[in-house]
Amino acid sequence: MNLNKYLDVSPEVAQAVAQGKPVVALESTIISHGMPYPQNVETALKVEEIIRENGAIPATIAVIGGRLKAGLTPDEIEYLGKKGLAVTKASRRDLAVLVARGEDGATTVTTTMIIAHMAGIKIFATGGIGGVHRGAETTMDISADLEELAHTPVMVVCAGAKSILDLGLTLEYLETHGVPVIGFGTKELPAFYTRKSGFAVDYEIDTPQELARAFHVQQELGFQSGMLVTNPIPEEYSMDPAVIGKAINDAVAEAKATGIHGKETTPFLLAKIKDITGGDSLDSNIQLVFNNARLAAKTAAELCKL
Ligand code: PSU
Ligand code: MN
Repeated sequence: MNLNKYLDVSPEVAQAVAQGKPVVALESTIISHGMPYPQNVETALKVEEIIRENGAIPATIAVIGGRLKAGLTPDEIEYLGKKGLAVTKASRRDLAVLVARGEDGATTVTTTMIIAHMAGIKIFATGGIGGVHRGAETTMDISADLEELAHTPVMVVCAGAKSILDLGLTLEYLETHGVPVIGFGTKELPAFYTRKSGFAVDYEIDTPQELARAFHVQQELGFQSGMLVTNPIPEEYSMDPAVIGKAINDAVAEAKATGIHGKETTPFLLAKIKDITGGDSLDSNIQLVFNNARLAAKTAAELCKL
């Protein structure tokens, strides 16, 4: 493998990739900006453990001191979690300057895909992706995550998208850019905290083996695009749609009233929703990440057999 000179792959991850063993990438914005300390660090470490229990090697991704990292130590995870919002939320446009300056960056879905791909990792588990925001027809707030899914060949396992986004427009955008949206065991796009959204996915797939086969064929066809797997939150952790719906509407209204915009929007909304729901949304969020980690690890194991 011809590794990028700015990239450090941990010895364990490098060995697993070289030997064709299953590896699952994990993002770090969810640690620094998506959850409060110390639950963020506890969750990040637990997710790594779940990936191991399900037969794969975890590779948490971040930028530390200007180095792109695939595979963090527990100390590095603790460092990012404690530093929290003080770490730059790093999307594609941020990477070059952060590296040039030797700074830290928490990787979003976008930059985690970029670095995973550089490191030879094909599957990535997270909570939710960015998408087309409500009101994007005037704000043009469309997450770079969608663009990255269009041209970086990594499978992203998530719990659908939060309705802080316009789910219909998000699906339209993905369709235009040729990104398959798969429902794991469902025909309906899950809405992160809830299992249903009212929107149909492109395909239902019911086993990790079939997921792996579809992604493998996409790669063999020479497509450079990603694949979005949406995995519904387990029933027992899903939230009351009326409660979470109101919390989201209130959070979106407050963001609009206070003029929050740009890269601050998503972290602001996530924090607000957690406050409004008195922490219930955080519990659901943690559980759905665990659930996605299990599916990603099993799928990575199947992909290695092909
Ligand atoms: N959605 C969530 N949880 C998250 C994020 C999004 O439900 O933690 C984070 C991810 O890192 C995602 C990023 O890639 O926010 C998207 O930010 P933006 O909307 O600014 O593109
Ligand atoms: Mn945005």
